[in-house]
Amino acid sequence: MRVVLALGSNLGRRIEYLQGALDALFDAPGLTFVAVSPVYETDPVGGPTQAAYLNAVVIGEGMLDPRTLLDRAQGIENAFGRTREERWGPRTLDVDLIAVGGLTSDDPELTLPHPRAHERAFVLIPWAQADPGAVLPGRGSVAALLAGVDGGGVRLRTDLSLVPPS
Ligand code: PH2
Ligand code: MG
Ligand code: MG
Repeated sequence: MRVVLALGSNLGRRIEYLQGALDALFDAPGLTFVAVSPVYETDPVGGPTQAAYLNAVVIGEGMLDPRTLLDRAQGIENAFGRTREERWGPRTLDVDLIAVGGLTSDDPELTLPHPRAHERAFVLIPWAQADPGAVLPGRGSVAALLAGVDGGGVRLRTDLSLVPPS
């Protein structure tokens, strides 16, 4: 199954946290690296007044169940000093599960696909770069969804990039 994850950081050494998350995601067995998007600097959406984010999207392939993937993502967030204070507040590292194959789940702790991915330019724009043929289950092609969002707050950082995990 194809696994799509979104990475974000707006506190501290942002690019290092994204790279650390990318490496850690594929460090453990069960998930094979497929692609990573360019890095984007993005205006914060929702939450309090806060600094700009770096965002990227990573694609993997594997047969881990979503709960195992969520545990891995949260373990990585915690390892990079993530604290949980305010919803949508600033964070050193956010690792969100966007889609796991065509699975759907309405578990409030693990909703699949991610309930806001279809309206978030900071997810859709990097995702389309990592996988031009991407489809968001239940919503349609990412390319088509992009036409309905304002990408004005999402800027490519040509000076930054993530190194694929080895
Ligand atoms: N994540 C949030 C809230 N707002 N804004 C941007 N630009 N990028 C994010 O990753 C982001 C956000 C909650 O996870
Ligand atoms: Mg999150
Ligand atoms: Mg998030």
